[in-house]
Amino acid sequence: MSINLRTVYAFAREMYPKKSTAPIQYGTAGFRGKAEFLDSVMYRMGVLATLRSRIRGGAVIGVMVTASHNPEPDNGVKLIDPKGEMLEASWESIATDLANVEDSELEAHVAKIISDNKIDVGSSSNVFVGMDNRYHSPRLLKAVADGVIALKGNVREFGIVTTPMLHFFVVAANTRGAYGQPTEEGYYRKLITAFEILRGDNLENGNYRNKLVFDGANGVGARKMLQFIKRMHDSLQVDVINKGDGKINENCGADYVKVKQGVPIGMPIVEPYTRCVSVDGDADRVVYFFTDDKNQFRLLDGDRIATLVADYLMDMVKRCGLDLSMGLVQTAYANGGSTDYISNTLQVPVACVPTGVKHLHHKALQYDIGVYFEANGHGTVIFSENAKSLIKAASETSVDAKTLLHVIDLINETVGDAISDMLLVETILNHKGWDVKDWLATYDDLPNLQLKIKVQDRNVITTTDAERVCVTPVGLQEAIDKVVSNYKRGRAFVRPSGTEDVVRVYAEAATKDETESLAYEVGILVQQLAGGVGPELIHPGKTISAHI
Ligand code: 16G
Ligand code: MG
Repeated sequence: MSINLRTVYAFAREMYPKKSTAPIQYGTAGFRGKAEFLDSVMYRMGVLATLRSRIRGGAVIGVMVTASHNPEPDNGVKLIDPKGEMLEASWESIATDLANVEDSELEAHVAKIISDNKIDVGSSSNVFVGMDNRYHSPRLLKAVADGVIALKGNVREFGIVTTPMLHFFVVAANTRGAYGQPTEEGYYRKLITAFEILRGDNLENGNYRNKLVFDGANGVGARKMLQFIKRMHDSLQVDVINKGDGKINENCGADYVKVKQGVPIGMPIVEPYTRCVSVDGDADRVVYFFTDDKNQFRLLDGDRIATLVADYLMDMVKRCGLDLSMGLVQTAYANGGSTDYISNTLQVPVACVPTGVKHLHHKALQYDIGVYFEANGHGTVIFSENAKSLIKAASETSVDAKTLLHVIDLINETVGDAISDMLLVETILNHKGWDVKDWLATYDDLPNLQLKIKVQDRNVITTTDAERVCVTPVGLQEAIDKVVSNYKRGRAFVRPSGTEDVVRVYAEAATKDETESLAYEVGILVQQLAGGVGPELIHPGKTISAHI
């Protein structure tokens, strides 16, 4: 097969010219921005995925068109490597350079990537593409597909799918079906079969009620949850809200619920303590919430899911009599209350890594059973090949090991999957006979607060030790330490956002008032020492003058 790189250039010039001169950077999970400027980026990522597949011997690479929890006018792209992981870190800069090169240099630039990486352009290449339900996603998906076609790769379009579904298809195809069938039906079948076997006839148990409200964020998760319900045999009673009639993520979804600490729009009137779930626009994040009998909003976030899952899995492994290493991976945003509970009560080793699924996933691979979750609800569990084969062998004689095999099937190990995570939580709560009150009672969260600070250049802030220590500007960390030492159970850190042009401040302390004042004190230090622009500290939902 011969490839004429002029096609790449001609296609780009005619159909996907670069419209913006502002540089675009590969963020925490890919490129994101206003949809109208992304056509050229998408086309080029189609080109990149084709090259990446060739370098990996023709293995399938995934390209997901989505801006996740961002507002409707935004879109973005996430690239999936053959094992279902996010694009290898060393390729992020290749992706950034390719996205930013001028149209006139595109042909030469692609030729350089090919020669630098010794890519055999005659070899086969396979790319799977999927998209969320934003109105501009089909246009951008076509741009990705054209990028693949320009380099004579094979492209398979999956249409509207959740991000975790596309990860699933990539791994299922690359393992030749060992992980499941790379089709939408194959995905539902694997998860629903495992869920229904685990549930058996026990739809209710102890305090657990078979009923929940699902906030689909008007995104893909809502559509797919409805498909799940159609295929499930009444094993879970789900009332889906924010099904897609409103704007994606607007006043609803996991990010809104977590940041605003309140119920989403469209909430029906329900009994106090009814379990409610919110997912984000592409359904790779999930949080639980409820209101109590005083109408007080309560959140059960990613830390809660992680502790529930780790506790259950540890118990199962013990019952099977297996010797498997288990670890829990968090980020600096994990509530101190959860970290104490994991270390002291569950006695599971806990690791802290920088923000972003790729970092958590990578660390979790070091354990036989690695549980990872960000507080915001991104996470999953991964089992090593060693763990899987030991559990399989034990399942010949142990009922618990057999159960564990079904649990593994229920989990989408490729990436955090809101619906799979939710089905896992439902399984565990049912098994324990718990309602949300029992779950919340396992430990107390410390009050916490996040602020956003606008600065001239957020990259002046650099961090180390999983973002918990600030290296530059010099003197900022010392100043933060001094402030923190005045607060009981105080903890605070600052980091530049990977998705927005702001610096983030996180603070927690023994009481709500102390947390607020700690956050503001640290916010003011950032403004003074890191080139703050304007006097405001942005608090979720309100802007506060820094001069307190
Ligand atoms: C992205 C990350 C998420 C992280 C967030 C942090 C993935 C799939 N998504 O959404 O894990 O929590 O960025 O955003 O990795 P920030 O850097 O703006 O705080
Ligand atoms: Mg998401």
